[in-house]
Amino acid sequence: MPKKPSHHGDLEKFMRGLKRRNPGQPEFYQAVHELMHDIFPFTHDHPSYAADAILERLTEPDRIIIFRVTWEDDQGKAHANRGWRVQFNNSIGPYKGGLRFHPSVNQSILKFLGFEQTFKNSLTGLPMGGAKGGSNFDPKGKSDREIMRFCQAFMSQLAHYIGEDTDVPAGDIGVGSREISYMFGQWKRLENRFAGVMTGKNLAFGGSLVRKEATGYGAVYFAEEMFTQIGGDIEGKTCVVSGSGNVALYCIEKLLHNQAKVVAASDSSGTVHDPDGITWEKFEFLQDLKENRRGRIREYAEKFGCQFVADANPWSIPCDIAFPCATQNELNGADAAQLVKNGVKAVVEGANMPCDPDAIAHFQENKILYAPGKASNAGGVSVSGLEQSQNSLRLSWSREEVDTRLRGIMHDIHKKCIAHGVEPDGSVNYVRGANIGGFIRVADAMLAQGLV
Ligand code: NDP
Ligand code: 2IT
Repeated sequence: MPKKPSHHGDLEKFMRGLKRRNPGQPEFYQAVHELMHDIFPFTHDHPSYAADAILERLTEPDRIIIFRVTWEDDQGKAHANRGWRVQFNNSIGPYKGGLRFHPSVNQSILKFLGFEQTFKNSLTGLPMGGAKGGSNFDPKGKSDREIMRFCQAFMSQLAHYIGEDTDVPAGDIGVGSREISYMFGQWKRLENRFAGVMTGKNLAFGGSLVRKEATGYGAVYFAEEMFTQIGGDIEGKTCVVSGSGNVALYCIEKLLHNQAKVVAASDSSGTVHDPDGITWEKFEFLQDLKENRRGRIREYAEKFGCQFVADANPWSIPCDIAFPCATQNELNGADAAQLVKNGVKAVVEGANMPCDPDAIAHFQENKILYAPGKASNAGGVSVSGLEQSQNSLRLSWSREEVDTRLRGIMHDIHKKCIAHGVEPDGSVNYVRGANIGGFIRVADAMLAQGLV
């Protein structure tokens, strides 16, 4: 019998050190463990990748900037929020990643997101390092002017640390085109320059076509690749999508393009179940409800006479494909068991780390096609990278040009997952494929650049 490799013990020791150095950061531990679970055996077989403390350096952000954001509400009352930018790793390009405004934001969440972003951005093949930032500010119920004043106050602090060749923020939960525009306006006022310092901009001042749609579209392109790999397709498949924000909406739209049937969507107040499926008319209502009117999803159920279940997620609804597109750890082991029991064939993450470790294990044990976010939601940051290219060239590509490039990038990410994730029985472990595929390029760059 060959001796059992010792990397399990090594990994546990590594995790103990990580936890000691970073007390109270469970989301960060979770993201690191998920990656290192594959990287430890890989470095065991390729010891050069364990040189120069690469794994320790990869789990230590380059820097974290923390600042106070003071702003005034419509009643003239002052508020103090906290802002962060986690500049995780710039080995392969300027820092790149979104900003999240949500009351749950803390350092653990932003470190997990910045860490994941580093490997996701590597998988895209574009020159982008990893970062994330945001605030514990809650945009819900705020007036447009309050949002503007908050964004201006936030950028007054952040502007010192970003730049088109340094760090290029974008959107995430609670940060869309409106917020990016207010922040960009403030950056321009402070700097007296016009440059591509943020992505996800309005089309009127340097935004890219298809950026708004890119994460959701990309997730569906990735799902198509997974089904093509096993000789199937997504046409006619029953899908459930969680969330109804930027990622969820354009995931739903692309599923409609593909003649799939979407029977559920949600927000933090609950889930709508529409067994007849979302039609184009219903999609337009939902898009307007969420993008313009900023309303609650219950209105969809009231308008179209279907079921709304308060405080529920959509995972008990039978489907062929599940697209978690809301937030981290929104799908646990019990949810996964229910999905598998109901015959789910694939789970494709639009959100970052939406499936918890029990859920992932359950999908893998049951040989469900499972795509981790760092591969399947990379479409958004990919088109952000294309927006940076267009800004540098001072021109704008057509919708077709950007969409074709996005498809190409998702195809290439899928290929990398196959290259590093194929199992002896021919099935694909997309988690391992994405982890190793993302790791190699960052590690190669770090090894080449010396001890910095
Ligand atoms: P949005 O703010 O546009 O939408 C978020 C959606 O998820 C809303 O429906 C929101 O409901 C719901 N949601 C958020 N937090 C929670 C929560 N704690 N519990 C239940 N529901 C929640 O964000 P995005 O669509 O941009 O982001 C969604 C996910 O996709 C995130 O994980 C993000 O990191 C990831 N992502 C985003 C990219 C992008 O380009 N925007 C790119 C790649 C990944 P409610 O409105 O009620 O709060
Ligand atoms: O998680 C993500 O990839 C994003 N929120 C998008 C980041 C970006 O820079 O477009």
